[in-house]
Amino acid sequence: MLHKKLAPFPKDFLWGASTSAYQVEGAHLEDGKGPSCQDVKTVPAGTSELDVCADQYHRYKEDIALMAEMGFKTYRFSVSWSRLLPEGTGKVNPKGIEYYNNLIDECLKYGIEPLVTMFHFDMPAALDKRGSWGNRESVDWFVNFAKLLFENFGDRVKYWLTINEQNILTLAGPVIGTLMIPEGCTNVLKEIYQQNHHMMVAQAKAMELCHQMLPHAKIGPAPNISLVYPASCKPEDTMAAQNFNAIRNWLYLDMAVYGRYNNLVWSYLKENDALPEFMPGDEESMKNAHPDFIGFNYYNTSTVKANHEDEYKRSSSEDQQSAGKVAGLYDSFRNPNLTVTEFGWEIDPLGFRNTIREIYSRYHLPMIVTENGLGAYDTLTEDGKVHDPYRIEYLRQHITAMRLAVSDGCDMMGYCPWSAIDLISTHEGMRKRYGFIYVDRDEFDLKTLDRYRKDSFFWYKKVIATNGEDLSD
Ligand code: BGP
Repeated sequence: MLHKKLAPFPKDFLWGASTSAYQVEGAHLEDGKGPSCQDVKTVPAGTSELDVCADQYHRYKEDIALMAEMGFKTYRFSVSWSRLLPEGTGKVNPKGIEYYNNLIDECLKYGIEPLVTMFHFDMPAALDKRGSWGNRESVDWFVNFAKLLFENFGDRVKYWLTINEQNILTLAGPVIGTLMIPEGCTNVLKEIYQQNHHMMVAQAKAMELCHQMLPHAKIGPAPNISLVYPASCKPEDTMAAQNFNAIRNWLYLDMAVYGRYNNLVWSYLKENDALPEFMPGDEESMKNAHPDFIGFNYYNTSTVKANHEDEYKRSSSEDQQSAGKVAGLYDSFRNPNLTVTEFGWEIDPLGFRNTIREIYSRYHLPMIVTENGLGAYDTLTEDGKVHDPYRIEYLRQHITAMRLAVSDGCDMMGYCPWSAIDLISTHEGMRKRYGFIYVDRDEFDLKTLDRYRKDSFFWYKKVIATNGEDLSD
């Protein structure tokens, strides 16, 4: 669709960027914090532990000041569950409350709206031992944690996100070190979707609780949504794309917004004896929950072709963005029209616009991009500069696509690329950097941990200052 005149970004558009607690904070066992599943996992060979990360726990003032210098309107960060509740339930850690109070106040000091993710891949290790999301009690654990957050921070936090990338947790849990499959489990698919069901119910209850306790706050989900293309115009490839779209994307948003299971996913689970068990009240909770907006992460699209095998068989994906395959449903297909990043992720800005259009036409809710960005190797020069034109180009193309989607009539309320500052990747270490702010450390050498402004820092500052009008170098 061509637009002779582009619509502007809304005047109160929330420009900012994102991080997550276990990837940025460090201080992983300090001041009473309990370990999370990320602290006890075995990290992939050759990558850093998650003990120090970018050390934001000790340097948040400096980091927020830099974000303010860029002109951030919002900062999306997550709260570490086990920093607040070292055992996941029970005794509260006052130092944890104090830390997030300080972080929130520091943001507000500069007029930066905190956008708080309640859960970002870091189940308290104590709850992992009790079965994690596989335990039905996880719903109550999460609601209890949500209540603690709303009670302590709800007077100042207006925007909440429930669970980061629940779809990736479900589809690629082992890649990010989160999936717990009990020993001897004979129906893994059923177990995975039972865990997913618990998260759906937990999310629904947390949204309802938020609306009861904080009538002026807004809350939404934060899955990773990206449109799935058919590999060709063969009708069976379109059906494969519908299958994967349902499994990867729509299941999560249909549930969050309409409180019902997607029919294609339901049929697939039924066929595999993997339907989740409902407890009394689950259906009602899911129907009663209504998000105020949709947060979503977008990195790239997927492409699939038909798979004609006559038995469903899952193969795991090697990273969180690739489709993998389910025999009988779809096969992943490398899209020849797209280039890839240094880390092999496809780059598809037009797919970003397509994805935004599709989400809006299905759900008609305001949207905020909670992640989008380029993981790359960056180099700090002798004179303290980081020249990252590749990141600027990636972001420019995606912001352009988002502006076109706004001109298409989609209701966008904000944009938070990943990441505000360099941090540790989910499974590819410190060397895979995303930030506007460079952190002086290597994979294993902590060096000074000093902060440096990358070229993209100055560029993004100008983008924000002009409300997305000036994207030039
Ligand atoms: C998303 C996660 C983030 C983040 C990002 C980049 O899946 O929500 O936590 O890390 O992807 O991924 P990676 O770190 O693997 O490059």
